[in-house]
Amino acid sequence: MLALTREISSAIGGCQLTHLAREPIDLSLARSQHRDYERALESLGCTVRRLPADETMPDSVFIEDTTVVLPEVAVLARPGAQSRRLEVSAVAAALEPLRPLFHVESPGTLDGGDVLVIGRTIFVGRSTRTNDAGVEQLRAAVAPFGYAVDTVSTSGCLHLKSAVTAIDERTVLINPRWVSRQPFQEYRQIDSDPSEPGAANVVSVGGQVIAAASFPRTCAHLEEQGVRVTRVDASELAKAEGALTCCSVLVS
Ligand code: CIR
Repeated sequence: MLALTREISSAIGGCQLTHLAREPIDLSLARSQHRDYERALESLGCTVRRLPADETMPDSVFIEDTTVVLPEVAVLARPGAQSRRLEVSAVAAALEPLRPLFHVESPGTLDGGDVLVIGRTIFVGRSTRTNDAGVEQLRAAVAPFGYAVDTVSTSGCLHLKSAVTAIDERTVLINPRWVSRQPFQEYRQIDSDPSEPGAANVVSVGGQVIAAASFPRTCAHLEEQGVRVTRVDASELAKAEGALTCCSVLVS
């Protein structure tokens, strides 16, 4: 498994914020935590390829939002935040040798953080970042390959994957306060701890997960349910409303 990551821009202090108040971000601590995250990916068998930062793009470390990579095609997103749209071209260049590319175009907007792929079902959060035209363009791009696209509403969070992520093709980790359980009723549902709102966002590689150490109850609960958990400290990027999936694009 290849994991694309992107170095943290020295402009991260000017990141987009939706739910949090701005706090200073310690760039060197953030970079060291990001390297630990990359090491965690490597420990789960990924080969990490880090793209260079762009100093004019504060949020470019959150590479997940720029694309949805499937075995058959890479859909290049058109991020909902205008300041993030130029992030896509470097990711497109990295993916071009690996997949046919499809570009979401205006008036569509789509953030990869709103797209949860589980087998042949693709759940898309209708958020402040992803609009109906973006969802329709994604649907058209993936329908030829047999994927069904289901739209899901969220409340209180930035992206769908803030509220629910897949551990494997049968199991989701969910925060039912931010997203309804109903669209996910065919899956085994493990709840994040109610006292840890952002904890439903984990990176899964082969059924093992990378989870934020700041959510100890959810980590322990996952382990009780038989899931192997690698903990990483991601406190600095959390101040930029970045979770764990946002910092990589997995290409199988
Ligand atoms: C933003 O607001 O776009 C960034 N500050 C955080 C993006 C986090 N991405 C994600 O959850 N997929």
